Amino acid sequence: MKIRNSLITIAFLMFFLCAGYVWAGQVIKLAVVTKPGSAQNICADKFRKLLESRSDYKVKMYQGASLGTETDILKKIQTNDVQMGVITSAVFDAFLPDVRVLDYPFLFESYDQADRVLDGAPGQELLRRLEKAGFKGLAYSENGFRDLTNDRRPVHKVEDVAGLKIRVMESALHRELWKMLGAAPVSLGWPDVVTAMKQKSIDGQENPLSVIWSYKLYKTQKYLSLTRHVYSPHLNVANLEWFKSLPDADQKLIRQCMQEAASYQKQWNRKNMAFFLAGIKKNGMIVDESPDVASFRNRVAKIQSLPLFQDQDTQELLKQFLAAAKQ
Ligand code: EAX
Repeated sequence: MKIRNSLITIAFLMFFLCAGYVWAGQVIKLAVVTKPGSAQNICADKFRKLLESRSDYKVKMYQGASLGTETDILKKIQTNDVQMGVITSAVFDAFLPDVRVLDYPFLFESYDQADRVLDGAPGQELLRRLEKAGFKGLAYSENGFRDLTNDRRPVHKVEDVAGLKIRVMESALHRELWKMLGAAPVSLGWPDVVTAMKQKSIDGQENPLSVIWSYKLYKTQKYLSLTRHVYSPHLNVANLEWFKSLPDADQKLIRQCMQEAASYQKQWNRKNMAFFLAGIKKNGMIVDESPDVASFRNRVAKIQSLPLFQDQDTQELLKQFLAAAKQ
């Protein structure tokens, strides 16, 4: 009797241990730096809903800088403390120089062009190269085209940028770009930027309309110039080793759900652009809707010859991107 009871107890324990193990394996930690309702979160949330409705996975979201900056999140994905993220492409700069091709200034003029290149061979090649840094690239969603805001003066042409303290992302490319444009760039992770603007330790920053709107930047920034200098995608990634350890069918499902979520998010972003702009104007920002973009473009025409792009692999990929963008 005693032995039988012990056996039953052991069997129960084993069952709960296994069940617990299997269940724990199904929780995916997914991080975005922005707060609910922002561009990254729309994609992450859609992904969570899609995956949970089609499988037993549970997606645990970390939002609103609870894990630090996007650079901090990427480090956590590399160590598999977090499995997935929807992350602004520029901050991959320190992890993999090839990623600089995405934020190359004035690479794209339209969404169609961006979609064609990113969904085409060059974009897919870049997603594969992320494996060199331990990431599985799953899809591109977007922040959108980046515009300049500041609290000092209207900026119409590149000369107006001279000396402005502009916050830039934690990216060597963005730092060099703003130096070339004449600014005094200050590297800062999001969302410390919002505090820096309130404290007036910077004059301006650059982000797409969705971010200017959702973070109410009109409260600290008087002027907006629609410079559209960089198309800013998100790279939606997973820890490579973790991803490869999943059954093939699950890998396929996760990729599929993330691709659907990314398309949904891009449509959301584009559909709302006019709404964001109207809201920004209504809140008193002075908007230059057609700045002298050619003056900006000319100033950075030689950026390709900077040491930033000296790495052979990066050079070759940049050529592919530039050629595909022209087609
Ligand atoms: O959403 O750091 C930045 O400027 C990024 O665009 C960030 O994703 C804000």
